[in-house]
Amino acid sequence: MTSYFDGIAPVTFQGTSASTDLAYRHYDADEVVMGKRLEDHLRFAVAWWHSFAWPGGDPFGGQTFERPWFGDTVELAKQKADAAFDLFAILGQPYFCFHDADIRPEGADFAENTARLDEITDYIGEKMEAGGPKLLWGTANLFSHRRYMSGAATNPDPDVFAFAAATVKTCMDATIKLGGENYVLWGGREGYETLLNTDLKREDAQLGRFLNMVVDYKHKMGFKGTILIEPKPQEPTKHQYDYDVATVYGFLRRHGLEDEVKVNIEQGHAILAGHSFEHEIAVAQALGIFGSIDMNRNDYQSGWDTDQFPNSVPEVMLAYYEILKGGGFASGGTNFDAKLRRQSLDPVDLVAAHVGAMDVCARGLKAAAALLEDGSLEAAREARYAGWNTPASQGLATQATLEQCEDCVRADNINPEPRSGQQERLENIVNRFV
Ligand code: XUL
Ligand code: CO
Repeated sequence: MTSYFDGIAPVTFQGTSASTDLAYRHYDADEVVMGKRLEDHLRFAVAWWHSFAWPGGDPFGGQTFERPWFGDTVELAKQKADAAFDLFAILGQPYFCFHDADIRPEGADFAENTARLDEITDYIGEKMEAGGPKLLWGTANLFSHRRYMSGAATNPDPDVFAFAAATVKTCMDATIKLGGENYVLWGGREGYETLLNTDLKREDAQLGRFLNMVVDYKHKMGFKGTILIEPKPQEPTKHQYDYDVATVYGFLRRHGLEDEVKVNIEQGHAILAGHSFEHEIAVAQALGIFGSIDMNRNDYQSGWDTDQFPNSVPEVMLAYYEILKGGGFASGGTNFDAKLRRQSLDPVDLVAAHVGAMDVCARGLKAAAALLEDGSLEAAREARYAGWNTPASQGLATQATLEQCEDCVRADNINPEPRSGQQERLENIVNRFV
């Protein structure tokens, strides 16, 4: 049988002296770091949509890629699945992720969509049983079809709310059938284009209700995976309700879901929100809602969601540092929600993109682990807050009143002296490990 990737051999770890492009130079799945295999730390996933369904368009031009499986039939969707599993066999990554709309052709109505989803997920299930990767997460595409142009859960039309909810049920069913470890909700059009036609309070209530329905169904089905929300501040809508991690946390609290739902944080979305990736991860860890990551970067000049494969070791190192500091992934992983550039037409480009990204992440994680094990950064952080470890300051942190603070400052004539934050010293320590 011919494969789209014919002539490309499975990629193996060959170390830094490898003489071929398509080798892992840093990602040795079996290397043990902080007591765990690299594969189990990083939990890489290939994203079905960008790698196999994206046609290479941009706002100024359409399709550049010519994949033999492009088209709207179940037969072609199966061919696409064959190609996907061929790439998985070459890369050897442990997971993949999907949207319903990128694994099945669009049907005429809900019933046809569901029948096609069932057929194609049965087909994918057979391929998984034959030794393919596992499913990190599934999700519903509630943003491409025109019915969702004014939102899915937040749509002013209750019929769209119902259609979206029914679709999420079918995608959760498919995720459970394939043994998925998480279920993701990205609010692609849950936001507004103009406040002039938008009832913010009502849309927040609808979104809260929708997510409660998802959580109820998860428990009803006995699904042990994690429900994840993926924050993004804008694009496609002018303003998205899941703006960033802190906003999502407020939303979860408002709807009683903070112990039920975690976040899938994407590097590019963090940048769009005016944050760094590590900021978003650190906030999620501090709030107890860290779940998973989409490891794809934006171009810092174009200022839009360019979904590029990661290529900066210092950047991914700081992200993995926050992840490792919080104990690493539980059910989450590293999903490459990344597009090739539209000029990268060849099958080998898809392979090279993932190989490079996996090596960058492996280098970043190993550097982060070394920095954490060295302990200098955490010792400095600990020392900075050491004043809070005395019984008196504990009282201050938990029960003091303003009047007691005044009494205490007067009695002891407290007159604090500023101390250095040592930022440059800490940056130097980090750079020793990159
Ligand atoms: C869009 C995005 C999505 C989600 C899943 O920016 O990141 O692909 O990851 O719907
Ligand atoms: Co994403």
